[in-house]
Amino acid sequence: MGNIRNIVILTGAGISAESGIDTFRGGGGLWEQHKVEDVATPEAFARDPDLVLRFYDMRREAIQTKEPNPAHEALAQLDSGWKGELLIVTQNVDDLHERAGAKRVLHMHGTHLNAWCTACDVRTPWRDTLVERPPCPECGERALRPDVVWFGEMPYEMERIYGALREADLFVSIGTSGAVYPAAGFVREARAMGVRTLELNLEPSQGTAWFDDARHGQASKLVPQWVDEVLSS
Ligand code: BV8
Repeated sequence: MGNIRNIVILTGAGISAESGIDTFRGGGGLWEQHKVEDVATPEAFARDPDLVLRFYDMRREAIQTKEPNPAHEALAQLDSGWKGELLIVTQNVDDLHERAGAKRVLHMHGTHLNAWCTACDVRTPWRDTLVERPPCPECGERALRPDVVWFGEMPYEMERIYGALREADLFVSIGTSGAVYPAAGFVREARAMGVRTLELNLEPSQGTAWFDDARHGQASKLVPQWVDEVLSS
């Protein structure tokens, strides 16, 4: 670990699974209960906004009853103890990284806890429901949508993410199946830039072949172990 100074960490639904938040793929995953194209695309929102708003209202309420787990806590510890550059890029729309105390976090697919006004483009912290079409606190229009990136929409802060990957010495992917792009492509971009790559996941992901090292098991075990190694190196 001696020459590792700048780290980029990508997290997915697997890091929040042990906090009781559904993952997407695999047994009982969100995409088993709802078809992506019915609830997570701009076309779906245009076609049946009630169905989409209820889907996100349900999830927004659920995450507020969940707690961070040892994997979130370990990354928060790393964040406060790491002297080099560190960026936690999460695909998750829950706030468990921040609730565990992590600061250097970027939500590339948005967050449940904001409402986004499609009339005045203002994002407002939001913990309540949207299906009843409440007025935007800024402009009064009843044009609020979830502040999440739907399929076909551009993820947030891509330039900042690629900038951090360019400066990185190590890229670590935690709890993600590597099924959704552009996130699933980061390991290859990192590798092409000579960055070391490590996968921590319950099972080999779709991109597992691109990683220099991989450890498979539960995030609540693997992540604290890895953070201890890093901070004691
Ligand atoms: C875009 C927010 C244009 C909403 C989400 C290239 C090739 C093919 C397709 C595409 C491509 N480029 C773009 C596409 C289309 C599409 C895409 O990737 N489709 C896939 C399905 C093929 N991508 C897009 O549309 C993206 N936008 O491309 O815009 C563009 C982009 C860049 C430049 C120019 C133009 C937008 C994608 C974002 C969509 N929004 N979320 C919401 O949450 O509802 S995606 C959502 O699904 C999540 O955010 C996450 O990204 C993804 C789920 O994946 P994971 O988090 O990995 O979860 P999953 O359940 O799959 O896996 C969990 C893993 O954890 C498993 O491996 C499991 O083993 C492990 N695990 C489970 N328990 C544990 C564990 N690990 C450790 N411990 C445990 N306890």
